[in-house]
Amino acid sequence: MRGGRVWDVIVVGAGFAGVYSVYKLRRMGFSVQAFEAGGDVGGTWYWNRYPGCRCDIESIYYSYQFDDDLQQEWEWTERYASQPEIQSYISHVADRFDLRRDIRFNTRVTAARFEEASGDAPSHWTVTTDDGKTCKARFCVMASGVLSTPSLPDIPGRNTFAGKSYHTGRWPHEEVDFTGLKVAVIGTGSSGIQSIPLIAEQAEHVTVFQRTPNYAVPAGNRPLDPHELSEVKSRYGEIRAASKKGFTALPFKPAGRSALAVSDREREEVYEQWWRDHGLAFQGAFADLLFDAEANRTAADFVRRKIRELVDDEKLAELLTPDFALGCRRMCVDTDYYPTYNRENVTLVDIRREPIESIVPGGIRVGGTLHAVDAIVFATGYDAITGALLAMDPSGRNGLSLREKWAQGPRAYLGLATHGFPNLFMVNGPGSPSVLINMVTGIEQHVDWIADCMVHIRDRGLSAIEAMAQSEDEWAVHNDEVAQKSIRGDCASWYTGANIPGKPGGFLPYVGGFPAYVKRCEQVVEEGYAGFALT
Ligand code: N01
Repeated sequence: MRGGRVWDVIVVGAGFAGVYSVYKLRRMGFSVQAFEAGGDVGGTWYWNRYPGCRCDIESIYYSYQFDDDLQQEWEWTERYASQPEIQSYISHVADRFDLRRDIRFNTRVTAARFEEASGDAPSHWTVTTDDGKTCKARFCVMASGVLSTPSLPDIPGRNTFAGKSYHTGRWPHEEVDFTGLKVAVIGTGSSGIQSIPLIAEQAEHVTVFQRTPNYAVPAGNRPLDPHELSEVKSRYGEIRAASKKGFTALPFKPAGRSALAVSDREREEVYEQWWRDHGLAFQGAFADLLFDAEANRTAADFVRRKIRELVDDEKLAELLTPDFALGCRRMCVDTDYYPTYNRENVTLVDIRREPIESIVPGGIRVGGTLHAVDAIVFATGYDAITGALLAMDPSGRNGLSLREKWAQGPRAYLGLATHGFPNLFMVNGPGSPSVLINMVTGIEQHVDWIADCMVHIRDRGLSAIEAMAQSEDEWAVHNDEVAQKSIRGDCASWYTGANIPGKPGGFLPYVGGFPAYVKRCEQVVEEGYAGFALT
């Protein structure tokens, strides 16, 4: 073929998904070229360096399991790993398996195009990068991340601000010092909730602009006792096996009881214990919290009472109290979030009814009042799940644009592939469990499935695999049905694309749980890649 080397696989992104893809595909004998917009591996963890950035899945689970030596040698120091520790971990993985040589850093993929076979040249993908170069491969794996495209709201006057502004998902690498400054934080999702308490400790004053209050449960972070860690390591295999049976790919046994089947006193005791000990898993304290509105209300009321206990000012507590079902929007895990509002240097501005009017050089204007600030932190989230894919707008068979194809909402069979885009795979694509489960375990399952599929194609002398339109439609219908059974489908949130103006609605991740999803993926393979066309 003219035009230089054709790789077996192009991998887009070098976060947890891209790094494991490079490792796995190389091991399976494929030549791999990966591209990463950042200066190092890590993906979302490379970019999110804001104060308090920390994972809300426990470190012993939020880690790879593909290599036992790796999991035995790495020493997590805290129950929930901080961003710097996760960054060191993923960097260690890249070094240990010599993965960097296949990754081109500081290089963003801006376009991807499928080229049909012509003459004796087989079909292939051509990707274009922001340095104007192109690269070709038989397969393309989009490991571009689900929370990797920051969303910066289009507030009038945003660019006129005279001070410094930051997005939590694009935090500078050098230290940001807020000492003596008046700081605005816009947004009270996980990123806002983690960063506000630490910014408040440093800044002269923090003004939080809140549109929607969220439920936050205490992280209960602590140093990991070395004995505890060795005990985990001695039975890591068992723990990982149990995780794979867990609904969220975590090794927790599902609570068997309904919240409505126990006495008020027992329910309260259970909530107290889960509030104290279980972080994000609080929403699993009873079996039906995510499925039954009445059961859910008991948990929501418990957290609402906690907010009232933790926040001294009654009116402030009221403003911080969510009125929707718990877990419907992504729950947050915090350290000292609610008590931060008892500090004299923290003000909450409720912008639910009266949105931000404008940003002016000296601050933020709401309802005619100027809140004078020296710096603005946008903790305003992401164009989740589809944002990074659509930013590249891959074009498939006959020049079909992914943006056009997904104009009414994304369609992807098992969240792995989409009709019209042969040999293009997505890791954590729309319709996969992705953000609803332990992402690292989900990523390993996805990448293993994709790698096995490529081996299948190679070993049988086939040229391409493509999701059938009917199978992705059926998967979308199934996904909607499962979402409707869960209270998660009841709220407008980034799960449904509602945070991005103009984004089509529909529940983006698969809500049916990890085991059901894996079973379906395995069944598809057993049935000869049912629902895919192999040519
Ligand atoms: O983003 P978000 P995030 N004017 O979308 C507000 C993961 N994560 O970066 O809710 C005013 O949750 C918006 O208001 P509203 C985790 O999965 C994990 O915090 O749209 N406000 C909301 O309050 C998480 O869920 C970890 O009304 C505006 C906030 O900005 C996901 O990433 C840590 C606005 C955005 O919240 C995203 O979290 C961090 C506007 N125009 C993130 N536009 C851990 O592992 C938006 N907002 C712990």
